[in-house]
Amino acid sequence: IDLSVSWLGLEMKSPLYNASGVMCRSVEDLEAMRASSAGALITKSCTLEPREGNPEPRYFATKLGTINSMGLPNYGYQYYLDYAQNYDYANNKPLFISISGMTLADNLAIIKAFHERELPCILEVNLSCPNLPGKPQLGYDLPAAQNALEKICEFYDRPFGVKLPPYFDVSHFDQAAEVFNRFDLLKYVTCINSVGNGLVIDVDAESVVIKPKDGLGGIGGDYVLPTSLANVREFVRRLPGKQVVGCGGVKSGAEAFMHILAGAITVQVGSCLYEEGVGAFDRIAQELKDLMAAKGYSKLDDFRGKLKTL
Ligand code: RRO
Repeated sequence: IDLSVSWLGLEMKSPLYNASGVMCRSVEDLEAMRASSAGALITKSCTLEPREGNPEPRYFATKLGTINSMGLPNYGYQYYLDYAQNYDYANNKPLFISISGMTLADNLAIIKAFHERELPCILEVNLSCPNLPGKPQLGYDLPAAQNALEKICEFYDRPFGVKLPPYFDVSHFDQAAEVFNRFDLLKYVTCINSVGNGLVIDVDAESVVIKPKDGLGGIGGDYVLPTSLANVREFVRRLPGKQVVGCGGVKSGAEAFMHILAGAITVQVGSCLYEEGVGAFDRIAQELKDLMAAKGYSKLDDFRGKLKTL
C-alpha cells in the first residue's frame, strides 16, 4: 500500500502531519516531528516578536476532544526562520511555516523576511486564530482577508497556503471561495482551525476549565469532525486548481480516510497528537493502510474526492 502524496512540487511519504500548534513550538518539538513517521511538519504560528501566550490553564482535553486558548505562544518569527534556514530540505520531509502576525504589517514583514531567504519551505498564513482577546478572526472578515492576500501577492512570488476557520453557511463557503479564487499563488487552504469560542464546563467544580476569556476556547477533536469534513468537501468543490488540507477530528485511519474521500490532499492531526504524541502517526498510517487493503485500494488517488452522495 502506497500512502505517498506529490503536491506543490513536494514529495510526502505519508499524507499525515501535525496540525499547526501541536508539537511544533520549539526546535525540540520540531525535531521530534521530523524524526517521526509524519509525512511533513508545520511550525507553530509565529508573530513578529516572541510571545508567552495567555495565562494557564489554557488547554484541556475531554473524552470527546479539546479546548484551547493558548494565545499564540511562540519564539518569534526569527526562531522559525533560523530553523527553516538550517533545515536539510534534500534529505528530509517538507517543512511548512505557519505565520500569524498580530497585524497585516507584521504579517507582511514576516513574509518578506522569509521571501528574502529564498527557502524551499512553504508558508501558510493563519487567517483563523480564535484566541486573541479583542482580535476578530481574519477569515470571518472576507474584505480584510482579501486585502491581506492582495498585499502579500504584491511581492510574494511563491506558492503558499492559508489556514481557515470553519464556515457554517453555504453563502459563506461561496463568498470565501470567491475571494480565494482571485489569487493564483494561493495553492491550498487548510480546513479547519479549531471551532472558535466554545465553552467546556466541569460539572463537579461548576467551573470553566481554562482561564483565558472566562473559559472560551477553540474546540478540536471528535466534536469538530463533521464540521471539518464539510469544510473540506465544500472547498474542494469551489476551489478548482487549488488543494485542500484536511484538519479536524482525525484520531484513527477511519477519519484520515474520510478526509481524503472528501477530497483532502493531505491530513493533519491536532488533538490526538497532543494527547498521544508522535507515535500516533505510525498507528494512524497503519490503520489507514489496513482500511485501504480491505477495500482493495493501493494508493490515495484510488479514492480521493470520490465521496458518494445519495
Ligand atoms: O495559539 C492559539 O491560541 C491558537 C491559534 Br494561533 C490557532 O490558530 N488556533 C488555535 O486553536 N489556537
